[in-house]
Amino acid sequence: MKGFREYLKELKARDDIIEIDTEIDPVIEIAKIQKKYSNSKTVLFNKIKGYDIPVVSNIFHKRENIALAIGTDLAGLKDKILFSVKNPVDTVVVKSAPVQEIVITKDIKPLDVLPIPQHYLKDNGKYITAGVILAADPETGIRNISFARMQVNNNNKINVMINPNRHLLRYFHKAEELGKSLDVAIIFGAHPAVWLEGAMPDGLVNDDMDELNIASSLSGRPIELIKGKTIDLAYPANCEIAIEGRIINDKREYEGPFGDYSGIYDNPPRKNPVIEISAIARRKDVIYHDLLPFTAEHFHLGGLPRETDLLKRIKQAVPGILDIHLTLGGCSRFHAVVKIKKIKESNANHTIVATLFPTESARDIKVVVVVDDDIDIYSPSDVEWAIATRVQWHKDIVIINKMEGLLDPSAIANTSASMLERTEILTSKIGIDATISLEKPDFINLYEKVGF
Ligand SMILES: Cc1cc2nc3c(=O)[nH]c(=O)nc-3n(C[C@H](O)[C@H](O)[C@H](O)COP(=O)(O)O)c2cc1C
Ligand SMILES: [Mn+2]
Repeated sequence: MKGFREYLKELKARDDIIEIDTEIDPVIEIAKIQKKYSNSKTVLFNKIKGYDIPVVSNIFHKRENIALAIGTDLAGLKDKILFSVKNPVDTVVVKSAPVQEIVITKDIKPLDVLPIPQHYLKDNGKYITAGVILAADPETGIRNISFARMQVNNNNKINVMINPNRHLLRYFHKAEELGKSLDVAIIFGAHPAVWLEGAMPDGLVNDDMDELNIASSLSGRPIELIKGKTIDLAYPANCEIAIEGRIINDKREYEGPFGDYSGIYDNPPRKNPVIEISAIARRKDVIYHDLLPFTAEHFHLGGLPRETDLLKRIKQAVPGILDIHLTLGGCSRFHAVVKIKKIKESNANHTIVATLFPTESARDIKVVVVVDDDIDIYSPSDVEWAIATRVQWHKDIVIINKMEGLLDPSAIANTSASMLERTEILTSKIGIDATISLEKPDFINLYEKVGF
């Protein structure tokens, strides 16, 4: 599959797209419809109030759609991601590009040209949520792709929220140390493999790995790039929109509140970097791409790469690990279920410790449930059944206090004011061993499941 357009065509052929032809307000009203179809359909809004540009959303509302994007099936997702990380493919630079059919460099007013929505009531205005940021390491030139929410004002400045442990922030700090700004391109509607790559956390992909080359590998062919008009960076030639600009040296502005992945407002506003736009490049018949936070699409994008990273790590620590799932009810961040073929009684607690080992992928995990290999970890009721029939609470749990947490109101409420002042949020975590005990083999037949 060549790119975003071909991908949408394929979704249409699979009857996965619902088209909305009535006029929809990009402020809140659009989000209500995104939410309505968040577990069932890709939504194409053909008429957005005040704009003549359609908006597409929910493309990754189910994992089958991610599999389609990277040429595999549900069972092959994690292996395909790991393969692409290990086998990057070089990109190629081309001379002309659909994305540069229209290039605006003067009098830049992004809200006049792009139908950027405001999603939730108390969000601080209109936000870019599905644009990914491309940047290059100022010293090595290695390229990074990452998601970050961006608050757009109707001028050439965008406030971007970048967490402390992000590669993008490291690149920006390197540039600042050299006394420079960092060139970036905010990319919309590139090949969906580029989009998925943008969600890959530190640990799965390290900052010495070129992420455009990993995206090429994921997409199955070299991604074609076009040189920026105003920046020293080349971006996907076939994407829908590229906002060219730079993260400004020595500048920070307040950003937020914003309703994020855990379904609460990230508040109060904090000082964050600022992007200065130098050009908006776009196709003539452009489609704007948007993501509603706190939906299945947000969870799958955040969760699948984290699961892949965790699986790789815990397999190294414990034999018999089969799979891991970050459940949708836990926003694909907070609740992990690990399936093991238990060989030794210690395997379960070792799995809990390995899963909670502090990395970017594990940071938000508050609950780890370890289950046997007969349990379907993608079925919430099957996991609950394992807990109901295999756990004795006085001996099958471990609790670890004072771990790092984020975007969880109960953790924030649990943290003292003086710690919060130091920007440290403290949370407690639990591991549940929901496997059948090997300690009493005489009782093993008690666990026999009914059958026909
Ligand atoms: C939809 C979505 C939105 C995200 N928003 C942010 C954000 O606003 N700020 C942030 O630091 N990370 C955000 N993330 C997480 C990072 O983009 C992601 O972990 C990425 O791998 C970080 O890349 P980097 O370490 O290469 O910079 C988001 C992820 C997704 C999938
Ligand atoms: Mn990265």
